[in-house]
Parts: sequence; structure tokens; C-alpha cells
Amino acid sequence: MRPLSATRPRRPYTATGAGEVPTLLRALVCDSRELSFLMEAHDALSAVIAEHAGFEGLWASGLSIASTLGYRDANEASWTQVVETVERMADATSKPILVDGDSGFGNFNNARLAALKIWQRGAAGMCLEDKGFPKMNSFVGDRHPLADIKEFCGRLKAVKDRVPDPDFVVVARLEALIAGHGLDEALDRAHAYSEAGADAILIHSRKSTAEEILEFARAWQNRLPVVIVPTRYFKTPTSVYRDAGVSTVIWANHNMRAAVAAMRNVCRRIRDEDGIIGVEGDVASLEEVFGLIDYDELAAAEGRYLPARP
Ligand code: SPV
Ligand code: MG
Repeated sequence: MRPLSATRPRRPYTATGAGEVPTLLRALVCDSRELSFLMEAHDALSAVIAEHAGFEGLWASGLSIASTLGYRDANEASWTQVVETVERMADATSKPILVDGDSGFGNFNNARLAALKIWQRGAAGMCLEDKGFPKMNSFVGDRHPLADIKEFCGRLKAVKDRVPDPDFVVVARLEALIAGHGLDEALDRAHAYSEAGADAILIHSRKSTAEEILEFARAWQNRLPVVIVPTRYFKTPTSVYRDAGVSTVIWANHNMRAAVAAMRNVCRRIRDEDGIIGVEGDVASLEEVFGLIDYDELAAAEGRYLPARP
């Protein structure tokens, strides 16, 4: 585990980018025969906590990053804010990060620039959804116009061409079911995105059961690995995805939602109880926080670099 303070040396503009992590993400999403999991993180602290819990890969959620900044998940956060957040996450963890690149922040040119930048800052892959700019969170409202297929293929190709590491994972996210289209539209698009060079297909759904996802998986027959986000169909047992040959499950927003619930609870209690005695045992100790952020390394560095005390 790389502690938050042990930041990797700054990379020059065109240097080796994300190092070994794209290979790790590719192994999880594209090559592994086991079901893989990516845990949501939205900043360095949540990334480290997810790594400590044992997750082998992370999802830099657009929704969660936007929410923590106080923005709507409608491209209100700028692409540079996303890049900066991803950099802090990548500095904090040794685990590979798949970044939610929304719809690419514009056309092929914006998408390839954002992809290059997140790779340079340590991301292992990018997920691009086939909508326009600005996008809207898939669970909000009914306005989810799909991108033209050929134009979106250009976005995927531009990203593949621009990022120098062939292991950088490009996930094409299908919003056809979200937009109210049927299985045929989803499959047509999956074939086109596969031909355009996508490394995996994320099939998204807002239904409360996994039926349409499983139907897609049966018809698609793993021509490319399938990634899913079971936020709405959360009641489905994970074994169902294993049996269906799904490659990767993204637990997409649960660190952010857990933080909201915990913060709401502690605020209420401190206010109601008129003090902090009652909550002390229920919040992380300062020692734990100092440990997560590796204050020991700083103390050791002070020993090396500061003049000895008289
Ligand atoms: C995100 O985490 O930002 C996602 C997944 O894109 S969802 O919010 O389910 O669309
Ligand atoms: Mg998103």
C-alpha cells in the first residue's frame, strides 16, 4: 500500500504515465477468469480506505467526485478538476484506477486530451459513455440522448490512439437501456464499439432487477468482457454475475453514500447531545487518520533532513 504522503516522483509531461497500473487493471477487467470488483473512491482518503479493505481496483466515480465538490453529475465539475482528483487518488494508492470519463467532456479531441492527462497522472483506464456533452447522471430524469454511433467510435479510437500505453483500459459504456432502447440497439452499439477498439463493454441499467443486464450478457457471449454497475439492482446476489460470466462489478458510489450517512448521523448526534462525549467511540480516532496519511514517514524524514535539535 502506498501511503498518501509517499507520492511518486512528479512525471515530466510525456513520461511513462501510469507505470504498471494499466497492466494490473487489464489483468482484472480483461484477462481474469474470476469476477473482479472495483470499489468507488472519490478522493485520496477513500482510495486508501478501499485499498485497506482489500479491493484490487478502484472506480473514480464521476457522481461521487462531483457530489463531494458540491456539483451535479452533469459535467458541472470540469475535466481538470477530475484530473486533479484522480492524481491525488493515484498518489495515494498502488491499486489501479478506472476513471469515469463521463462522455469524454466534448468530442474526440476533448476525450483524448482528458485520457492522456489522467494516464499521465496515474490512472489505469477510462470509461466513456455514449452520450453527449453535457451528460446527465443515468438515474436522473429521462433526457439521455445517445451519441451517434460513428461519432462515438471516433471518440473511442482517439483515446486508444492518444494514450501511449497499450495496456491502458478503455471501457465503452452503453447507455442504450438507460435511454429506453432495447437489447438490439445495445448489441448493435456493443459490436460497433468493439470494432472501434474498446477493451470492455459496460452495460448500464436503471431497472431494479438484473434481468436486462443478464439478457445482454447471454446475447453478447463475452465478445468483450462485460462490466456492470448494480446500483439499482442491488438485491441481486453476486453469485448471479459469476454464473453469467460477467467480468467486473463496480460498486459505484458506496463510499460517498456511506460518508453522507455517517456525517449526517454524527452531526445530528453532536447537536442533539450538546457535545461530543457520546460520539467519540463511533468516529475514527485521530491516530487512525494520521496512520492512513502516514505521518510516521514525515517524522522519519524530519530526522533525515532537519537539523538535529540542540
Ligand atoms: C458514477 O459512479 O458516476 C457512474 C455510475 O457513472 S452511475 O452513477 O450509476 O451512473
Ligand atoms: Mg458517472
